[in-house]
Amino acid sequence: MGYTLPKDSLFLGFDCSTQSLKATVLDANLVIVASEFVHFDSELPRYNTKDGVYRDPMVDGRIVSPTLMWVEALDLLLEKLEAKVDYRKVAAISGSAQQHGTVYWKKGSKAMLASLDPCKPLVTHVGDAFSLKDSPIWMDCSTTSQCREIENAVGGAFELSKLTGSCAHERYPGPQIRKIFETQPDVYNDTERISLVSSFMASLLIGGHASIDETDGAGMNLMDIKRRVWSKIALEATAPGLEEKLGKLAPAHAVAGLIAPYFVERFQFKDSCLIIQWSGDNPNSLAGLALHSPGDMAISLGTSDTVFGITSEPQPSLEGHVFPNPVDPTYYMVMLVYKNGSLTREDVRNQYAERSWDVFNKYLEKTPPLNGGKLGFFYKEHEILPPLPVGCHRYVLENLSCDSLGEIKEHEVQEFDPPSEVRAIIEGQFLSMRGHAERIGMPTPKRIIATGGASSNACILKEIANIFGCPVYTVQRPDSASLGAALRAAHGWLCNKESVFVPISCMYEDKLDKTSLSAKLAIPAGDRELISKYTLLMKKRMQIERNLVDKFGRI
Ligand code: XUL
Repeated sequence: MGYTLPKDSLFLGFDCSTQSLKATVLDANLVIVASEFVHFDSELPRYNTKDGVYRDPMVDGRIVSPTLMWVEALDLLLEKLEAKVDYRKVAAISGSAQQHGTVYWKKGSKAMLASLDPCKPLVTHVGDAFSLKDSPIWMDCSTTSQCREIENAVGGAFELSKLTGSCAHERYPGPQIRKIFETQPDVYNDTERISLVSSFMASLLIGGHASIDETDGAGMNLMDIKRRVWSKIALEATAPGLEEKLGKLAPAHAVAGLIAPYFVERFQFKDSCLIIQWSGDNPNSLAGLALHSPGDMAISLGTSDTVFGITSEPQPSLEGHVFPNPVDPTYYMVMLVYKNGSLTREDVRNQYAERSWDVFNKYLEKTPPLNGGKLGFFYKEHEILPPLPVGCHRYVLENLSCDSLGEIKEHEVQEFDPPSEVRAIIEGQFLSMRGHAERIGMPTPKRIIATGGASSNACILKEIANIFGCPVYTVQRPDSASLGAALRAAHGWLCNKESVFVPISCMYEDKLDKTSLSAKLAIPAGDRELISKYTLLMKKRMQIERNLVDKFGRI
């Protein structure tokens, strides 16, 4: 059954990312009618951030952002957007935010939030609302010892992953909160509430402490992924009295509250405007790319490469992340994050393809699929997936034409010829994605949506279609996270109106091409015979990778 949204209504989606706050506005036909952004470094220079963050010169790996900068950005963005949007038509607002960042509200902050005076900017009200001035964010990696403590307390990394969807990660709030409890107990004790960046922004909009949503909440090492409640064991392993400071969890499509009177009076929003739970940027991108059922997958090719998709049967492991699906509570979202993305591709281009993408593409075209058995592992940065240090490893496989894994043997070599180096990095990256996606329980993809810088390279997309064996689509929009948030605002509004959960695809299924959510077919599915050969190569690669992790691995 198709659902329609009230004609003339608008849906506003934010994205509070590391470097900027963006907004996208959709009309009732799900077409983008306005967008705007605030760039933190240049438009809020008094915070002195570089790329939106402070890197602490005194503490190795400590990276934070000034919490008040996000508050000021919200007022500023609403002022800028006012010229383009009639706020009285906005029926619902939702948002996206960088995952894993935490905000520490001081005791008494709830009362402060409930009495915002519309004559004064937000920042003057909440200037004194935090027990910690700066928020640790996803780039922080200063909590390795807390990660090990938490894993040990719950029975090991794998146990923590089975329980919470991920093993302990330095950037995750569990280890971050534990570090504050251990090193700044006064701050911890003075904290009334801990928000994620997502629930923090929603809190400003409702004038109260908003719940953490179950999807972003899964990126904390604190939530029981199956039951979608805080895990007592993980809470105890992290810090005392934590459950009370976290508040309740809510599904991503739920209403967080009505918009606070501050925004009604200052910006003329309707007082019936709903604030739908905010969530993380990767989950919002999943919504914005219109992924809605198992078999849908997205590959984002950027500084780091990210793969995410939908599954009904996640298999949490030592790698990757499992979250509840933000647009459908019956499914899960699985995500893989690679550190060696575009910079590593560029490095190979610079060394072996005359620093030119044209030459790089020519080499890809002139080398055969499977690269004559030449398989490469390129880690310019310490890799997370698999956990291997900087280095390159190259192998030539023998007997690749036979069907049995056992008969394929490898021998290590120092270097390939330049065209084979190019094919080896590209095939290597996508074979790894395929292998790890299968391992974490992602079903065979029916379609892949490619985004990010390298998604404009058709030669690279062709390799994705060959290796995964499905069609590859691209989208024209630069910001799928705030678009996803606007779509989720409409979805949350609809679920609230119907008083039941409505599948998100009902909102666009017969008219996707007429909405701003459409995707364009870039490359059809690869040849079936070739795909089965790549399956064998992928298995062999995973075997060699296991050996490399045993030899050089960091866990
Ligand atoms: C995901 C992650 C990043 C942030 C960046 O685990 O840490 O993608 O969400 O915005």
